[in-house]
Amino acid sequence: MFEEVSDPTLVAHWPLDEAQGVTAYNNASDRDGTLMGGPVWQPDGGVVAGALLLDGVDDYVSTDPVFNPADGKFSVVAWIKGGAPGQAILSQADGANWLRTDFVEGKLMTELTNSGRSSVGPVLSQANITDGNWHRIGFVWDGSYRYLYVDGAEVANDAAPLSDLESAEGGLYFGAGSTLAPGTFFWGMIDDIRIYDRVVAP
Ligand SMILES: [Ca+2]
Repeated sequence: MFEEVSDPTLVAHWPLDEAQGVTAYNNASDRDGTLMGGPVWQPDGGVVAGALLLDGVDDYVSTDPVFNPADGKFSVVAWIKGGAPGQAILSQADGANWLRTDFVEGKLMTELTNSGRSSVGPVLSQANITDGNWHRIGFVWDGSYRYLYVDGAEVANDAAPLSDLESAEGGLYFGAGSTLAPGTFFWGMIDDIRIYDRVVAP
């Protein structure tokens, strides 16, 4: 399975279209994901073909290192359905929670931030993504500003430019926080995760 038109800026693409097995294949590189804890393939259940259903208890997907946020512009997009406050959609081992919900209302936020003492902390949107509908969520770093997107609309950004994002070289987790802490496991479906090393307005 591959893109007919190859996009060299697409550094990772997990369609999550498998029907069985513990490998989530990556169409853009050899950084496949490994299913942990027993998430269940939903071959007819996704927005783009199949998706993956996670139980919110101990299900997640682990990948080898894919991208260091300190390396410059990048964009992450994914489809999700479900979830609850405090859960993570995409995180980096030994790094930040790239896409997660806030602890109270289930609003999209990112904990990717700049490094050092001048760290400005998370970006929180006002967009509740845990209403049980499919949402296309995205994070964009243009080298100066962070942006969050939901369903094609920009829902949050930085008021002032930042220094580089904090360096982290770990692999990624789908559906769990960066320390695999209880309460961060995502309950619902995730589909079609893409990472580009450029600005993509989702
Ligand atoms: Ca899919």
